[in-house]
Amino acid sequence: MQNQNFTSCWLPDGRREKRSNKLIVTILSKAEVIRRVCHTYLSHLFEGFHIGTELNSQDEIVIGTYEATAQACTNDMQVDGFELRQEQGKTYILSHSDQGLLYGTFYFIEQLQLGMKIEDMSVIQNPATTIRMLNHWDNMDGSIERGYAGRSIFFEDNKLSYDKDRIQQYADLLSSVGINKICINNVNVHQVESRLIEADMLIELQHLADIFRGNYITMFLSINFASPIEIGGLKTADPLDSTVEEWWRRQTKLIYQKIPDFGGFIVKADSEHRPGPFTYGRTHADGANMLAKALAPFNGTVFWRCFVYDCLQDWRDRSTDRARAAYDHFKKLDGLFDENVILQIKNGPMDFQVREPVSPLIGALEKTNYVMEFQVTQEYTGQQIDLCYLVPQWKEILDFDTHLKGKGTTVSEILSGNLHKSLQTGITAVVNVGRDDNWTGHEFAQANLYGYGKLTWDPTFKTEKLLKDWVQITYPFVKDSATRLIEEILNRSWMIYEKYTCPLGVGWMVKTGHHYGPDVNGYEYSPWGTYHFSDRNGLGVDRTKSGSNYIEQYSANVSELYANLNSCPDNLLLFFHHVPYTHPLHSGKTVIQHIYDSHFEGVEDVEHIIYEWTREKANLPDDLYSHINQKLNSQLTNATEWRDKINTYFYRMSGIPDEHQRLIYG
Ligand code: GCV
Repeated sequence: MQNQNFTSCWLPDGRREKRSNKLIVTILSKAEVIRRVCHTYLSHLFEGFHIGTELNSQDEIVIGTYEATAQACTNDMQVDGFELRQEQGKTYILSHSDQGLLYGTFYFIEQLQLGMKIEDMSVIQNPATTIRMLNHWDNMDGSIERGYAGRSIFFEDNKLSYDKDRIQQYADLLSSVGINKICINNVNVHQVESRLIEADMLIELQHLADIFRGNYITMFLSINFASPIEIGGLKTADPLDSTVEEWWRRQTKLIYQKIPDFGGFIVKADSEHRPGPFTYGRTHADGANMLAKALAPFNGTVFWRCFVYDCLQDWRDRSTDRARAAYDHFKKLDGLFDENVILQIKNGPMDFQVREPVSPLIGALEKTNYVMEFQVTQEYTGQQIDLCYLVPQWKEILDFDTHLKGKGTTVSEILSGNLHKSLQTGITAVVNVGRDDNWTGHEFAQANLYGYGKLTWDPTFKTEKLLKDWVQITYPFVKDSATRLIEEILNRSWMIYEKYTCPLGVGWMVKTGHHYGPDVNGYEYSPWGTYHFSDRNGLGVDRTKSGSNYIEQYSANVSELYANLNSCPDNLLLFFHHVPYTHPLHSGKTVIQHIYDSHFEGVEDVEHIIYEWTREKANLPDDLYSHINQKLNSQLTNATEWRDKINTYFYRMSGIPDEHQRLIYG
């Protein structure tokens, strides 16, 4: 295992200045984690630091439940919510539960890091969602599917292999932003990972679950739907076969004997060559419910992914549209899933592209629990080489008005469970960490994980505030002008990445399989259902009534918004329409001129960032300066490649010259 310090992570590190005063904290809770967190992180912040266990007149900070502190309860506090209260010269961190106290303690530490005065801290916070989850795509051989920060922190050589301290730091990192559930292995479960639910593996998993439990994080496993065949020796995995049902019941019982608070299973079924109920002519409700029944006696949950589409499509077949798939498969099953099944829906209808519309399935299910799935790891968004701060993208998605129950039915409102009160809703995401010292490969990619956690806790957080906070917490030793530069470049990074990659929401012009760097026709004649349909006259996918009619899956207002060329936003134009290159955008440019201009601008923006970064060299620590400088230069190479390939391709295709005569590779 590599160096495990928190250098430049958002929790305290050696480079932070201590406050000169002394702090006395009284902890009226038996939870070991609160004491440990105070010790580990508060002692970094004060010259003198003392923990007591009984109230006395010198206390400054008192941490305890309302009951233990004999403080009056505030109305409407959720069990994992917390309050910071000023009372008779003391600051109380209060909650109904130890879990809430943990979040409150981390909040307190964060406010100190942000320079707040203790006596000014007064707040009540409840999480917006009960499911605040992360999915690892870690394989047992130690690799990570779509991982860009080194090897797995959990596995190596087809075994569990982890450093306890580092996992504890990770658990703290997650608790500091309110994450409460984690799945540790890839949704693509190979034969070796199928074995994770066997007795010998469970003994080892117990210890990992113990660490997460200490931080109130529930552990889940991805399972292979065909496990009864792969490891059980059965001839079938048919969900309605009684021997299969019995096999899962037995296996599940075994898991709970070892890990009594095990969360449950994540399932990728009938998706990208993974086995599933379709093989047996059964529905996804049949498949999910069979597992749900095995988990129900132990209060376990099945997260069942809706990423189900035909990945063996014939590109000549214009009647099939991959964007329709999740809705078409799952809307008709609404109401047929057991209570402990939670569907997992990717944020867009395709696959974590730089820009996609919101999945129409969000809010459309009225009698089924579900979560939205984001991708923190930067698969299609720069692979932690190119800078891409994703919080603005997620904010746009969370703020999107689906109009499903009239104006104001935003995605965040839906995910908070306010639309259908009886449903369990929340947010999950594919995480971006690995064994790299800085956790995320590109140091600034930590801001994505921080921002993700904060948004799951409170989707109303403002992007700028989240960014400002992260930069201040992470780089307290960096001078003001450099701090502002970091904020600025992160804030603009998604837009910049979008400018030099796929134009106007069309997506997918990436190298196949790898997904980094341009390949305009990489997926065009492939079976994956991801086409741009460029010809000599124009490009884009017609998803209106005259095409696949994907737009019918939205509410009338949203469908009308996208169907109408006058109202369809420029940045999604080619996702919804096939238009001529000469089509005028709302911006006043033609489509083709926009393609040329945005690609030139994207590269210029990266060059400008490098120029600004170099100017701040004197105000930055050497290691940080060089790390980012090296990443930015790789980004410039990538952006230039994108610019030249995309622009040349569309110039050759359309024959329309650039108004500014910049195309030299025609
Ligand atoms: C884990 C995309 C990725 C795959 C990933 C899949 C999924 O297709 O490229 O690597 O597989 O999404 O979300 O299941």
